[in-house]
Amino acid sequence: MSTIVVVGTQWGDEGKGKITDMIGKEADLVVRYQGGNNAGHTVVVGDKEYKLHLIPSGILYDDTKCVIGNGVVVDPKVLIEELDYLAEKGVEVNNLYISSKAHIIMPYHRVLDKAEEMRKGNSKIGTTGKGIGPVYMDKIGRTGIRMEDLLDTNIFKAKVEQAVELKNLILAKVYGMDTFEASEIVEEYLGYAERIKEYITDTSLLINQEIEKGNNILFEGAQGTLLDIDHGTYPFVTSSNPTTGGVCSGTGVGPTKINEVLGIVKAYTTRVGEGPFPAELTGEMGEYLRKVGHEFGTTTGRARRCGWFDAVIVKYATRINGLTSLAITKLDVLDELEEIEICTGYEYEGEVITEFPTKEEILKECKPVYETLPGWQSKTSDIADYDKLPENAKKYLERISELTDVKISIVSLGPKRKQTIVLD
Ligand code: 2SA
Ligand code: MG
Repeated sequence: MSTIVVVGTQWGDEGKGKITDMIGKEADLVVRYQGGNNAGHTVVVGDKEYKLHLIPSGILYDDTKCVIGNGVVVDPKVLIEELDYLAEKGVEVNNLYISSKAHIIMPYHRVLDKAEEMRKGNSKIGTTGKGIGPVYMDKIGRTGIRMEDLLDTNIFKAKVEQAVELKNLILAKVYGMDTFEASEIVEEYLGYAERIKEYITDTSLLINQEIEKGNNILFEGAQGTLLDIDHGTYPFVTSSNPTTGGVCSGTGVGPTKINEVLGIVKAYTTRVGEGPFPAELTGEMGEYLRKVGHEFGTTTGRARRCGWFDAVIVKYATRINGLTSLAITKLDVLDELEEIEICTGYEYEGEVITEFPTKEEILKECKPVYETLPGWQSKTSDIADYDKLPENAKKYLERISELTDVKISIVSLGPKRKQTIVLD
């Protein structure tokens, strides 16, 4: 394996958690490189279910080191809750490393996130409300507060005081909201520092040393390609780079050190939050996929919008991420269907386009062009061998591979670790 990136090819929730967990078994190091606790991974081990938001899912293995890279934004309160949650479930957390350069989500970031959504009204993004946009704004605006600042009381205090002064002005004048008391935030956060300071370190150095040793490294993406701040359906995106490019800037590892890029693809498409979604099914069929696929957000519990498999976006994800193979998840959700549609292109102003448009105004007007494939109408969730899959299921997979021009290396047929077929 050496170094591999696991990246979402759609709008997140492709089942990255399960695949990361599976590959994580062979990894010496599992690294997150972007996003924060807006992510939600569900991992099922035996009959235990784990819901993780911030800590890499590799934490479930005793000997795997887990890294929260500099590109991640950390809400220390949530981090501590997650540490406690894992401890309660009997998972040991002594292999965690947090980048000293990771930015910290402050209470005003959470408030500003929600306030801005309210201000936007009908044109809201549909964020998770965790403060993600505002904390990345501060990072890019060069006024953010980083993990290393938590380790020095005087520096931390000065930075919080400076930040709160400006945020209070914005909260009061722009949003007409209550303001914050810097001293209260400082006290609260220095309490968190006591708990997490042992994990804070230079993670770029750590990861590169591990690579030098020839160890296996897994870079775990959160969200997905279409939510990328640069390459996604802007402005309906998250504020980080979930695509492969984010690995280098988000961890301090050079591109020549990356060997494989595995794209995770759900056998159909889902999206949570606002924004264009050409292959969306709003009627009964959408409802069916949501019900059978349990399509509700891990973080917010929101119902996910559902649609057919969209080959245009996955082909686009292949290009943006330089995918070397695909893992198809939740194929079993389609088991009972008589017929299955694949979106092979978009109709726009009387023409069919097969390259993903870069402009939101165009995408919004695109109508899906479908190809119909026969279903297999039999249960696949217990099948352990690719050859034993129903013929029509294999045809569906082959068509996906053909349309997106990447080979399939993994097929997942349920949430359990054993419900997975690995192809060679
Ligand atoms: P934010 O909060 O600023 O990152 O929101 C901006 C957009 O990004 C979307 N987004 C997500 N979409 C799918 N899954 C995500 N994680 C959770 C999950 C979501 C949940 O795993 O289920 O529980 O609702 C995630 N995180 C961010 C978000 O919907 C906005 O469209
Ligand atoms: Mg998720």
